[in-house]
Amino acid sequence: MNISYADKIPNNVDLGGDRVLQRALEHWQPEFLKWWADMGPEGSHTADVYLRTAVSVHPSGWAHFDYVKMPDYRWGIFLSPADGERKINFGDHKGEPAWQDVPGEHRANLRRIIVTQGDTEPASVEQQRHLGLTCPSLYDLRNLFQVNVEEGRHLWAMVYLLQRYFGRDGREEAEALLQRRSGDQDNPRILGAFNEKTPDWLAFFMFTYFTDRDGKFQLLALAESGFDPLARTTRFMLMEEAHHMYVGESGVGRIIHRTCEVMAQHKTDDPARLRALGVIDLPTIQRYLNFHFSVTIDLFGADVSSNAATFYSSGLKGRYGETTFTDDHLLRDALYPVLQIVDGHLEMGDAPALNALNEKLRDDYIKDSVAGVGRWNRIIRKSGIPFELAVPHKAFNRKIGPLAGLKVAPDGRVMSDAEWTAKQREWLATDEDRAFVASLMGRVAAAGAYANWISPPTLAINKQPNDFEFVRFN
Ligand code: BYC
Repeated sequence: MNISYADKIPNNVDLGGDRVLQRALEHWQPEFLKWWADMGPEGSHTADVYLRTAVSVHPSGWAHFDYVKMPDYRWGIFLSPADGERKINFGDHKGEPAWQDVPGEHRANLRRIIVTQGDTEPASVEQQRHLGLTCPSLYDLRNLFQVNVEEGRHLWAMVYLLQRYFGRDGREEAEALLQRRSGDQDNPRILGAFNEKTPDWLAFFMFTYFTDRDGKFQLLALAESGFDPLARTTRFMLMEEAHHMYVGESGVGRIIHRTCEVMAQHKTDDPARLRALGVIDLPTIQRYLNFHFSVTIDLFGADVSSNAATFYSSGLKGRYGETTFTDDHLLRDALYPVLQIVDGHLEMGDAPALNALNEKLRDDYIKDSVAGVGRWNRIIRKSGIPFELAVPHKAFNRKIGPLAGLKVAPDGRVMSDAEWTAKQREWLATDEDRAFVASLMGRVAAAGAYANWISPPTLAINKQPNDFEFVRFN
């Protein structure tokens, strides 16, 4: 198999001069393309899509727009530029030069972190693979495909690290990343949220708002890593992640906007009437929000975790904003507040800060998530409608960590199993909710047309008008 490295795989890792990496990629790339053909966006392979491709790390090169057939997308390998002076900023190796190679004693943990990160990327493509068939517009279809190819590129980024730095083990892990399947009974994806379904566009927008934001926070923590290639790779990935969260925030915002428009026009807040009018009622949006928020905060792991402490002390994974803190960056004697279950109630207590790093990152994430929900509420307020969306309590619907055993209402009240069973239909999207949302999902694929349940965007892509032909079918 001949690969023209500079053309086919834009990169700044001297791929053309690295025979070992070339051989590994020559084996892996056809497997990846086969996976894309089988598990990538359904029915998309011959369409020309107006996509952004990163062709270099320079400001003029990381967002190059053109029509591309997705199987021909140039999955590049980019690391943010090196800073030759970079030091490790935290943990037991603080002050030492950042590692350019994998330290033997941290090899297994680093590989595990990179594999876990890498696994989420193809997982999300698998979760979203049927959505193109029910797109609400060409604009949205193009955004879905953009997100999908960039998740594919993020998989390449992690595969590059595995193949370049982890020898045979890394090559085997790279293959396994193409073998696990989202939701599969026997060989599922690693983390819970990536085995859930993303069956409709409200779920897709909630996923890109909430779950891609986990990506942002995990990548920011990995961007602090003492292993410099990982830090530089994740920095470049973050530039693409921002657009994914924008797709989510603006997508949910446009659904809310359209619902509020119909509520005001028909002077009603009755969910049944609104559903009959073909828009998604606000309580259903809240129930979707509760689901996506709670499965996503599980992605931060257990509240108190010895893995997290090890990752930090050994310099592999820092805190979000590590260099902005004025503490000792060792955290050996520090404490951090975590929720504890005392006599069946939730109370704040202190845990060693080193072990509570998952919880700290989760708290940072929650603050950031709440801000966008506030922006959705502004849309509702502007329409004069007395309704507020809110994220549920941190202990609501948890499946990971000590809170998993507890039944907790969105307002934080601990309740009995019987009360939870009676009430959960009010809090989490029901089968009926999902069936209703599914009933709205028709395919709108004429330039400038939008489904009835979502407003057009205020800003399209790359300053193109809303009726631009973002996808051309052949
Ligand atoms: N589901 O000690 P703990 C993204 C496991 S998203 C299932 O707390 P740790 C993206 C855990 O593996 C960002 N299992 O774990 C977004 C451990 O298993 P073992 C992804 C879970 O290691 C959208 C056990 O429970 N990146 O990029 O401290 C689209 C004990 O837990 C879950 C990363 O996650 C779960 N939710 O923390 C596309 C960064 N949570 O050892 C892409 C890399 C925990 O008992 N990963 N477990 O078998 C990490 O840093 C850590 O692995 C975690 C877990 C923070 C995820």
